[in-house]
Amino acid sequence: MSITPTPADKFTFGLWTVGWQGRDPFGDATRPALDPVETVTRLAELGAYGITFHDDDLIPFGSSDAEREAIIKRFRQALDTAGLKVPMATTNLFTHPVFKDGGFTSNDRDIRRYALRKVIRNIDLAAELGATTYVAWGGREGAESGAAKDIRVALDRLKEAFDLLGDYVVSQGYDMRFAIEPKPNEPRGDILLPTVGHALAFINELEHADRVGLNPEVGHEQMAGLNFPHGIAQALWHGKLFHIDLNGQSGIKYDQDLRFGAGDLRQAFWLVDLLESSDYQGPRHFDFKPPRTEDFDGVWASAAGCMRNYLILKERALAFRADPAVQEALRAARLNELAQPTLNKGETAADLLADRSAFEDFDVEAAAARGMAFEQLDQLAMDHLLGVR
Ligand code: XLS
Ligand code: MN
Ligand code: MN
Repeated sequence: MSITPTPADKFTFGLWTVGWQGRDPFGDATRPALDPVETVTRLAELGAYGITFHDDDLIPFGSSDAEREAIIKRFRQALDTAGLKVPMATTNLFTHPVFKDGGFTSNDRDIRRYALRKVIRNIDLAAELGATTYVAWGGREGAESGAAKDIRVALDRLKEAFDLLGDYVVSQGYDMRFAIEPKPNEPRGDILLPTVGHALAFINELEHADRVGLNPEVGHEQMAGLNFPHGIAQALWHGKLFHIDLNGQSGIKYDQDLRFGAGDLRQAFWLVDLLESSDYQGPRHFDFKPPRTEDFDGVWASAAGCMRNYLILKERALAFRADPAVQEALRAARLNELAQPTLNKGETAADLLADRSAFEDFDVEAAAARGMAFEQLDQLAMDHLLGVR
């Protein structure tokens, strides 16, 4: 297996990732702005499949209509020349001060109406560029204090926004689905829909629930101390993994956005193992930030590292699954038994109650004494991950 990325690997990057200038709450930019056209060219050279953007990443906020058209034209030409796709786009509802209390859930009604217009405008552009996924990360939809936001009412407003946007894409005949990106905090003290689980439950209440799924980000779930592969497995189980943001995070801290594979390497391994054995066909999208210590050589090395680490982990995961010793260890750990339904075909509660072997004659102590053999299995995974098998 090759660890050199090609477009067939479907690796995509946000314009805002390699384009991050390194501005943080404590320090100024450490790098100049990147021309989106250069980003397109460089990422194509590195083997990427596509590029994604927030409206304002491509078209600076406040541009005139003429400037907007010229920027789009130039970007389109660069995409065509480089052969890069735009599978996803999203809206910036967090940078401009007008969004300080959110977009879809700002207490100010006129700001909510403006936010919807800003989103619709970029959905039109996204559709024009061929995107089929529209991400919604509500970074400013939240609060720092208790009475400032009536959460139940804010959720009504959030539902109103997704219902309206669903109506809009249906009315336009766009082949487009929405992917909600959960995050527990940062920049707000607490953000609405903080985890995959909250977002899944919220989606059930929407008019266009079938058109709305998730865009989970590795670091965001880990900021909440959660197991990311488990969250992705549940999203897959619900048929709701519409897109994914890959990056690295070391535990419960600020949003580190490290390159993929940095941070929690074991979770990264299990994540790739899961994605590659699932029916997820979407882009492998990197949402990371090359650290502000880096110059542009470091930026491109960091982007290349995301793809390289994914492919190395894919190779390691496939080798793990193909190893006869692992297959034996999986049997010893009784994964095949987990795959068997607990009830016999057609068995009812009455049948179960009548089965003495399930309770009256069941040897509880003998069953309790059986080891699960998980440690042998996990060490085999470690051996594969660390490259000694
Ligand atoms: C920020 C988010 C953001 C979304 C897109 O934490 O990851 O970059 O992915 O708005
Ligand atoms: Mn992040
Ligand atoms: Mn993200």
